[in-house]
Amino acid sequence: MSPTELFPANNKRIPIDKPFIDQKPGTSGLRKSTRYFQQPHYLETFIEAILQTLPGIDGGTLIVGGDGRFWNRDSIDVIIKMAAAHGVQKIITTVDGILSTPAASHLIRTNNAVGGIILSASHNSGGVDGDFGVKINGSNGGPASESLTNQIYAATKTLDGYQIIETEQISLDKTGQYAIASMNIEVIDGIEDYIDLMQKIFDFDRISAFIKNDFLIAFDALHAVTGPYAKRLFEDLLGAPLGTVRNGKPLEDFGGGHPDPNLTYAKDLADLLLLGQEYAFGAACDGDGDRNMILGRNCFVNPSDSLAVLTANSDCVPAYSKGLLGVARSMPTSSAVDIVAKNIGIPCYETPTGWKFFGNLLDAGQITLCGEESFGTGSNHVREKDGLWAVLFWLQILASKQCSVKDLMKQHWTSFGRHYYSRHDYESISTEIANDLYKTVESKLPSLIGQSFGGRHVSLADNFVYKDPIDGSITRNQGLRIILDDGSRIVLRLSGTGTKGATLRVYLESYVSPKGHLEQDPQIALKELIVAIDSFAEITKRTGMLKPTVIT
Ligand code: VG1
Ligand code: CO
Repeated sequence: MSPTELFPANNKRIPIDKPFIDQKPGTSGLRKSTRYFQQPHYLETFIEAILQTLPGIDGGTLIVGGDGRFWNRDSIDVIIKMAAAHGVQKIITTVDGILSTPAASHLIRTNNAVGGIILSASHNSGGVDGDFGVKINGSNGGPASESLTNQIYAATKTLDGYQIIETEQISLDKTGQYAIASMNIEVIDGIEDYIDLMQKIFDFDRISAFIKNDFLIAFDALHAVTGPYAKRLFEDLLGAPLGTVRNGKPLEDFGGGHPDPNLTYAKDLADLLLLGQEYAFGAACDGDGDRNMILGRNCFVNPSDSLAVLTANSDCVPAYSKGLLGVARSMPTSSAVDIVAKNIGIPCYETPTGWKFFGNLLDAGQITLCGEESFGTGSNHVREKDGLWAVLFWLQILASKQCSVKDLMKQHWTSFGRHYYSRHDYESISTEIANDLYKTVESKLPSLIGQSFGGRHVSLADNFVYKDPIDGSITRNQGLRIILDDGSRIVLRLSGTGTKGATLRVYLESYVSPKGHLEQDPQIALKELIVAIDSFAEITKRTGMLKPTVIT
């Protein structure tokens, strides 16, 4: 191990006039345009609040890294200098500051850290004209809980200054050990520990033999954090041909694109799989590596279905071959997994949107797998959703069943029926119009019960309230739901992660039994519901948008 390099330290207090941190509620961190973040003292104010609030900071270990977007390294530098001024004992960060969200979660857990700070705005664009973000994770490795997040915001309101140590910038060009004042800094390779974990969960030999036998895969890292991880996993370890990982070099602006793995922003990959014949499997991850999109030849896997397929076939994976404790999905995620869970006799929980709500269930050993419709799937191996893990899980199932993605989906629907599902996102609406639309719909919900809607009848219409089964805490206002008498659902939410105006999300779901029509285009299968909600919520009328910005 290289000797520790000691840096001179001068502890300073910088006064600030008035704190100005503002954020949409419900986010475990802060997400803003990069320029907004770069205002003098803005980042520092938020970091000060975190360091004053996170339990165990004095004498504790902190994990710090990011998805490689513009300002990542400079921000890590600020965090290191501020952490040293707050008595943190050790900071673990990574070469080039590259650390995916699931890999950070793993490092927090294995190092008994008090938490982590991840510099990422996830799937939002990056660069000077893009977005920047700070995600906060707690000691269990998961996104900070609602109460911790609220405490941090409360702290920002009363700050009149922050503590920082003035010293040189530590190089993240290679691994090394440093010290500032009494704090040690380890710069580690951020990839290795994560790869080791994946090798404990999956049977790499089996996946490798499968993909080498004429099963061509393509992975698109969208110039974000997963590139170096994916190259090591797919090309070095599993023996996929060089070039399997596309856009594998993390770039500060993600090459000008949105690192969002969906059919709109990962269109090149989607075209390759949905229009071409060369590849048998395609996958992409988002900016910070926690989301995944799965594609087969001429087949897009809806994320809600993905969770159901992983659950139904978990015995293919060594780490889950002894059975699952239970599963959970976020409320807007389709009920496809519910049917599988019922079938295998395990509990299925419904939580609000956001990974933090899975934390208690995972920590209490109530669930093994969980997921969200927003391209997020994960397990109890970490406390974040995990994009590459999901890709390996899919490959392991296909290797074990020796079938195509399309065949696997068909088999699944033939056994369990199909939940036609779609999410319509209306982005960058004026906040006032969005709030007004949402409030109006909410006020009209009670009158909807018993009425006809999209050719069916409404059996329940409310604003989702969650009672945590572990600690009994209540979380309100988690989305407007309209549930119809045949089990179909329409959900409306306002996004907590967008940075320009408001984003309205409309989630649509309708079930067809194994005997029904299983091969329809979801937009056609859901047509009646789409028309009914547009008229009820006056979406086109109020927003002036004739169609959604993104359809998934
Ligand atoms: C979105 C998704 C949600 C996800 C969240 C964070 O939130 O809908 O399911 O947990 O992003 O994902 P919202 O409030 O915009 O709908 V990530 O990849 O940014 O950590
Ligand atoms: Co993400």
